[in-house]
Amino acid sequence: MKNKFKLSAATLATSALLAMMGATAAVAAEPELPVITQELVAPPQLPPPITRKTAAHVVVNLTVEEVEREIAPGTRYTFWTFGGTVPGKFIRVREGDTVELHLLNLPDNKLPHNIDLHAVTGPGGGAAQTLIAPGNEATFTFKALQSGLYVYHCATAPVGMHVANGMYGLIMVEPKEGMEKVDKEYYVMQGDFYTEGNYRAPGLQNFDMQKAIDEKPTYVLFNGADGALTGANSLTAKANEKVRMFFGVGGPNITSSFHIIGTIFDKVYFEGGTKYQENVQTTMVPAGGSAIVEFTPRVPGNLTLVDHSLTRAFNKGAIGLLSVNGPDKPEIYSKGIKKPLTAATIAKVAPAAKPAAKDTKPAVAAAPTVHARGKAVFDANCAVCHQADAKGVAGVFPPLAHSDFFQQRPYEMAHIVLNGRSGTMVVNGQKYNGVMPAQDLNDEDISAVINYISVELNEGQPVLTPEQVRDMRKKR
Ligand code: HEC
Ligand SMILES: [Cu+2]
Repeated sequence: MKNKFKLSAATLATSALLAMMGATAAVAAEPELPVITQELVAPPQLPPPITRKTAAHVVVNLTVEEVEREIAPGTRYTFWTFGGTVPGKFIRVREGDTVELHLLNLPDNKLPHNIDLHAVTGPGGGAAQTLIAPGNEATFTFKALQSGLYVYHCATAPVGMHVANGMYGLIMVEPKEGMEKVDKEYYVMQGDFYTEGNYRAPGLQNFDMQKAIDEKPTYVLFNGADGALTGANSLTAKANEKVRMFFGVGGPNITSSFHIIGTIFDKVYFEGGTKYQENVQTTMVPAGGSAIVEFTPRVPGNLTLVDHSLTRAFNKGAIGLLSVNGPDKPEIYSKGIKKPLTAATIAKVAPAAKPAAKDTKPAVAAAPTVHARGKAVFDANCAVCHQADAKGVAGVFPPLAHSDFFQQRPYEMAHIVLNGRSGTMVVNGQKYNGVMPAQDLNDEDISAVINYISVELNEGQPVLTPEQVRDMRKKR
């Protein structure tokens, strides 16, 4: 990977000028260090690993921007940001570097802001030195003494509100010996958001201070938006690539039980420190804390990032996807088999003490008709999310009964069952932006369940045969 850090003549000149003016005494103190301007990229990307072997004077230009944008599809919110993004732009320096941080508070902003970096050794982490009103620039220089992954955040009163509006990011201070080589790196931060309206209530939403004080977030999000890491924004990797994720929690209040469904972390540099633990399922990340997780996807499909405090994931937005490409590896991860119980099996496994109770559902009996099979498949695989009555959960799981979305193209729904789906959709006028995992079902079961949904739940016709599902599978 090319090292994108550049020596900048202009920065050298500026630094020299500032030093002459006595504006930044620390700049003059170490004139021998090469000056490097920190490259700033939007998350989930971050600057490349550091390859230099000696200390540098790193200039970071962070711009505070107050921006209105979508927090969820159709829901807008005014974020306060470091560099226009939530989380703020990733800073990457080396242990022993001198960091010259310029904070620019744009003239169109409404409020004073500052920055407290947990990588700083000294009171306030730079908060006092950088507190400025709109239309000003503050410069603060510090030495990165200790390696680690650190949170930075705004520390202007009310601090909880500035952080709740998105004012946090990560700074990686790489150890002197550098970091182990990996194939892919990503930058993800979790934060809790408090809006006056409910989860996914449409329109421009105001901040709700009382909800923040009560620690009752409306949203718990990865990278500042519901859907920032799903659908077209999903992260990607190839099977057997080593993936490193720099993960942090901005808060202000909610910690994360960070977990990626479908993988085991090879290494977790817990709390963003020097030591790592191996073979970890879930790592606890405090508010204002971090972890570096490394893992190696082995089989194709979607891995799902969640806060394993699960209603935050499935009801407040803390969900992301990493889509993995590669050949199937049935010896590691098989397709599995699902089928309705036969009468013979039921007779074998049901205790004899319960002699054929009258209310035993005949739907799972032997030789099910296509209809009964479709219902059995539905009950076993779809009802958990779409609900037993197929009416869904408003805003979370769309209805399959009387679904205008389904009725428009019933045939194509087999694609959704085969491949899964994420991103936004509107069903019966209600917006959804969830993640439906691909269903491991055979061709007969998929055709049966789609025909069942079409005929029994949508007053339609049978729409496809198992052979057609097989063709769709081939084209996938
Ligand atoms: C883990 C939860 C989950 C399971 C299990 C699940 N779905 Fe879904 N399904 C969803 C979500 C969430 C969406 C909306 C996806 C989006 O926003 O892109 C969805 C969307 C759909 C849609 C399109 C929208 C609509 O309402 O018409 C169809 C059709 C569908 N699912 C069928 C099925 C079928 C059939 C099964 C069982 C074989 C199933 N789903 C199992 C969560 C689930
Ligand atoms: Cu602020």
